[in-house]
Amino acid sequence: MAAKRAENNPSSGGTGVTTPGLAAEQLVEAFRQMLFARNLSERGFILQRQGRMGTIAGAQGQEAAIVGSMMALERGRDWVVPQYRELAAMVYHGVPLVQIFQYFMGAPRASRFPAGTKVLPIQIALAAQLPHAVGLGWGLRHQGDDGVVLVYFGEGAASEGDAHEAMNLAGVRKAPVVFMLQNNGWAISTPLKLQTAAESLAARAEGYGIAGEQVDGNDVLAVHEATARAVARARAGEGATLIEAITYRMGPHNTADDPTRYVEPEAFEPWEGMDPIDRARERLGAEGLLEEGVEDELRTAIGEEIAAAAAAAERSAAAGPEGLFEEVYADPGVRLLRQRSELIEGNR
Ligand SMILES: Cc1ncc(C[n+]2csc(CCOP(=O)(O)OP(=O)(O)O)c2C)c(N)n1
Ligand SMILES: [Mg+2]
Repeated sequence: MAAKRAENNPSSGGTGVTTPGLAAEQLVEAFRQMLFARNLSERGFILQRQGRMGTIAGAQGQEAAIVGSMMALERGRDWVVPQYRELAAMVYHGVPLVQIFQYFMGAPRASRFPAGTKVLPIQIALAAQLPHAVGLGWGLRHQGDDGVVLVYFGEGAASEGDAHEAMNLAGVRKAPVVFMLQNNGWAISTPLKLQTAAESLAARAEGYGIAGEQVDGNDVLAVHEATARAVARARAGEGATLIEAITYRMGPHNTADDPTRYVEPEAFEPWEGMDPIDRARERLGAEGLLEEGVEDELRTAIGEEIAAAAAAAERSAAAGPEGLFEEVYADPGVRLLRQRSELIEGNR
């Protein structure tokens, strides 16, 4: 187990593991997925600024942590439990892109995924997804299903009681869960040093009796390798792993945030040149895997796909205020039904 200091400083974070664990074509696919994640974040910000979509959190800077881990799962066999930044992982594992946009355009139905999709909905209540993930993993084993659950959370969420309870129970039950802690240095405006006095977040694993390791979260190959190891352990019945991916949030917390009010410009300096997409491009180039013009072609195709999905979401019926009452309870009960009619009356 690594117990290095969990500063958000690239020179202290990471294992330095660079052995390619992905075949050449998968490496190109990882790069494409990272470009997709970046474009989706950027498009989300544009649509929000144009008043066409609600608040959205981007993944800028965290693409390697998200893509490297999501690709270590087997699609259709394993489960993804997101926080709110891992939209690319949701899409990779089967959530229709149009539903991602519908969700941020206020359609509650958009969180109901096609039957068989092994992805839980976006979770805004910090750390609430962690007990769900453990229950899901433990339940799969009771059903004789060998699926593995990958749950994403931030270092801010890691301070919540739910996080400790979930990891503790996962240890006791040997639940097949990979806890992917993206340590991006910030919980909105709260820096890491105000979340913990500990040297390492990954070191907590020992206290729960699960495996733990730190990884360079801006290196897609290193993240993929660490996650693949954790998935193999979980699948083999050896229990859960806590992976701390050391990364950095390159943008604001979300579209409602202005980091210039609390981030000193120097804080970003150690991260210059560490953009995970640039690092993946360098790797592909060094291995002769990215021919001239390919990135432009990928970017164009991704841009078109994302713009088409956003347009389709806008064309679909927007939810009225009564949408607030949908998709939560099969039987909403008398009080909620009364509130629903009062709301509809009040809006006439
Ligand atoms: C229980 C709860 N408390 C507070 C919030 C408000 N909130 C939303 S995001 C956030 C910061 C989360 O930080 P982190 O877990 O590190 O994830 P990141 O946004 O950095 O990816 C906070 C405090 C919330 N959504 N839920
Ligand atoms: Mg954070």
